[in-house]
Amino acid sequence: MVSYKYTFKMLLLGDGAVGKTSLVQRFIHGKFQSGYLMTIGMEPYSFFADIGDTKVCLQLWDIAGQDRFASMRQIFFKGSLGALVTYDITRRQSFDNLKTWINEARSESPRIMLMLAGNKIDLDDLRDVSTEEGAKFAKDNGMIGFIETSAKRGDNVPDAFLSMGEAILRSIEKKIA
Ligand code: G3D
Ligand code: MG
Repeated sequence: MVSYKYTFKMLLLGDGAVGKTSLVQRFIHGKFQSGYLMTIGMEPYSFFADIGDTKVCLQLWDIAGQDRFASMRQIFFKGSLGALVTYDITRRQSFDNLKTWINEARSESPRIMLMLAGNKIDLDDLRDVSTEEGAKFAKDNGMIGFIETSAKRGDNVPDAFLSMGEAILRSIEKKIA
């Protein structure tokens, strides 16, 4: 039996098709599958991690496929400590919509910690949002960090989730101390 000290509920937020489900699959199973990644329901994935010498359970909640999830909204956000807010670096519209996701997260979970992820960096030829813009957006909007990822190649995927876990752990231990 795994014994762990904390469970951190962390959400995946962002427009459809930015790669939320692919990032979770890459992180949990270490692989990428194209073509049939339908997000069904809201079964969270649990991942056990050692952060420093603390064992934590990262509970990842991927948003259901449809844009509107009114009836599930409260269940989805309830108790969430962090969110990986994701856009697609090849699709500016998904970057322009970040504000909507952030506002929604902060109105449902006022103290949620938000990390920004620009996904699909394997498609650099098609890039439409620069790294600098991403970094500036995260800073200007009080997010805890910014990272560029590729769920397809695997770049920075564990880092994205683990650094959010670390930030949450630090804030909890600061409160307890
Ligand atoms: P979502 O859960 O945010 O809606 P998905 O997004 O994970 O379902 O991914 C949407 C599409 O983008 C999928 O394409 C998926 O394979 C692709 N994708 C996700 N991450 C990456 C990435 O890092 N690089 C590239 N090149 N593609 C990615 P399909 O065609 O399978 O629908
Ligand atoms: Mg999905």
